[in-house]
Amino acid sequence: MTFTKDNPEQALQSFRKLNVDDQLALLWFIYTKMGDSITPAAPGRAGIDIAEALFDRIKGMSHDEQLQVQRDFLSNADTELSREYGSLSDNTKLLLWYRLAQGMESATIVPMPPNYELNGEAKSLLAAVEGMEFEQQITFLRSSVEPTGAEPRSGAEI
Ligand code: 45D
Repeated sequence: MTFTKDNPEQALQSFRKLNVDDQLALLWFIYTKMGDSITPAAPGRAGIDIAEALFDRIKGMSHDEQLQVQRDFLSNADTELSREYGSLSDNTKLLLWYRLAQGMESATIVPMPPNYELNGEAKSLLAAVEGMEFEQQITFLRSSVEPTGAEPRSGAEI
C-alpha cells in the first residue's frame, strides 16, 4: 500500500491493522527517527506523575513481563496496569511510550532484538510517517495510542 502524507487517516488505519508486535516495532522506529525533536512539554503535573509511576512499575519487572505489559496496552488486554494506562489522556500515554523508549535505550526496558527488521507493511508506514510534518506525526501518534489500554472502571478518571 502507498500512503501520502496528506492522508493521515490512511496511515492510522494501516497502523491498526498491524499485529501488536509490528506496532511495537514501528513505534520504536518512529521514536528513533523523531529522537531529539521530542521535547516533553508538561502535559500537566498529574499526567507526568502517573506516567512516571507507571514507568517505574514497568521498570521493576523482568524483560518478559515488560514486553507483555506493552503488548497488553496495545491489545486492550484487561489487566490492572492496562486499565490504569487506558485511563490516561493521549498525551500522557505518549509520554509513557516516550519514557519506555528512553528506557529501552538504557536497557532498563527490554530492548529491541538486534538487527530487527520491520516487515513490508510496517516499513512503508514508517516511511509515510517520516514524510509527515512534525505536527502530523504527533497527531498520528496520538490517534494511534488513543484507543489503546483497557477501559477504565467507572469512576477512574485521571
Ligand atoms: O523480542 O510531554 C518485538 C506531546 C519483537 C505533548 C520486541 C509530547 C520481539 C506533551 C515485539 C518487536 C504529545 C507533544 C521484542 C510530549 C521481541 C509531551 C519488543 C510528545 C523485545 C512528550 C519491542 C510525545 C518493544 C511524543 C518493547 C511525540 C518495543 C512521543 C517498544 C513519542 C517500543 C513517543 C516503544 C514514541 C516505542 C515512543 C516503547 C514514538 C515507543 C515509542
